[in-house]
Amino acid sequence: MPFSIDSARGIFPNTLSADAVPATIARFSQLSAEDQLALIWFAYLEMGKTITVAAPGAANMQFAEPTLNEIKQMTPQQQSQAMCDLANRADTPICRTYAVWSPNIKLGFWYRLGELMEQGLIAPIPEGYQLSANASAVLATIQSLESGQQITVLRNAVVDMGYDTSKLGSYKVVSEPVTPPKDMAQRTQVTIEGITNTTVLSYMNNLNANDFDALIELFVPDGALQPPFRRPIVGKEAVLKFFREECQNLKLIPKQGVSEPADDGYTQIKVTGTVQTPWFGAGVGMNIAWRFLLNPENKIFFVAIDLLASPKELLNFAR
Ligand code: ECH
Ligand code: GLY
Ligand code: GLY
Ligand code: GLY
Repeated sequence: MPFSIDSARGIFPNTLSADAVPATIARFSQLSAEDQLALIWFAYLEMGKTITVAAPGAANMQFAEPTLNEIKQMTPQQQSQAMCDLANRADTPICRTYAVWSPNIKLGFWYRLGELMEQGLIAPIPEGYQLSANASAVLATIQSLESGQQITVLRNAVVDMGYDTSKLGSYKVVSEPVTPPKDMAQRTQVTIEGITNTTVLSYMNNLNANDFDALIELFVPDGALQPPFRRPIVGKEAVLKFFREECQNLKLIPKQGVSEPADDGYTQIKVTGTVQTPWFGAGVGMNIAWRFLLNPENKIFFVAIDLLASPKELLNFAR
């Protein structure tokens, strides 16, 4: 086989991803739990002035509800402790429950806690809380990022909280039910300047339609998908699981691309455009590149999704 997953990751090496995101997360994770929570509170309030987050759906909240009720019953001091425990990744029953939730359930849980804090029903961040100098610097960095990078930092901070799943042994992820794919009549078809490849077009259209069963058939059995700032997810079963758990209701808006032959009859295709998450809709367009490596049968051997460093990168097809 000419390509390994590892060598495939290096296609279109000039693609500049938003390194500020993992760099900021690394600095954030060094802060105390109190600073982490207060920093997110300030960042979230500030972002709320320009972008609107959609309330989580009921299907999503049902799993967090028992834990939210448990926290509501606590004394304010216990509530603050429970939130710090999550940031500290402590070994508590709540941290273990939280750990196995899908990202959207974790986000929905914090969305609701934020509301309850605002309403005074959950212990708020103490009025006049003073961030440490390091925390202030991390907050300033977050505020300087473009909105797509800001929400990625917040999402990753929330995803990383709770007990470390690598210490759990085997476990089952708790995620929202999978919505049925869109009716054929309701589906949209993308067009991508410079790209006629049917696999790439079907990838976009099936993902936009939540048609994960059709989508996964575009991959070779040991194919891989690499989400932003993550290791590749390898094999159809694992990729399908990822689609069902983390990829519902995305809107992919690819705009342009290049396609060229690679070694041994493979084809490499880079596409750029924007992606919207159901949490922020059209309010936040994340600048994205897709780097596809297709085998001679036009199946996906590898695709990387990169969050780009800047809008300028949308025009970068150098290789
Ligand atoms: C409060 C204070 C105490 C601590 C906390 C608080 C609450 C914080 C809250 C934060 C909410 C944040 C949210 C962030 C959402 C971010 C969503 C993102 C989505 C990115 C998706 C992408 C998709 C790319 C993909 C493509 C593919 O082709 C394949 C699949 C995939 C304030 C109480 C914590 C409430 C809601 C960044 C890029 C294009 C790879 C998925
Ligand atoms: N409100 C966005 C979601 O639940 O995914
Ligand atoms: N950034 C969204 C995801 O990787 O799932
Ligand atoms: N954007 C990276 C992640 O979803 O974890």
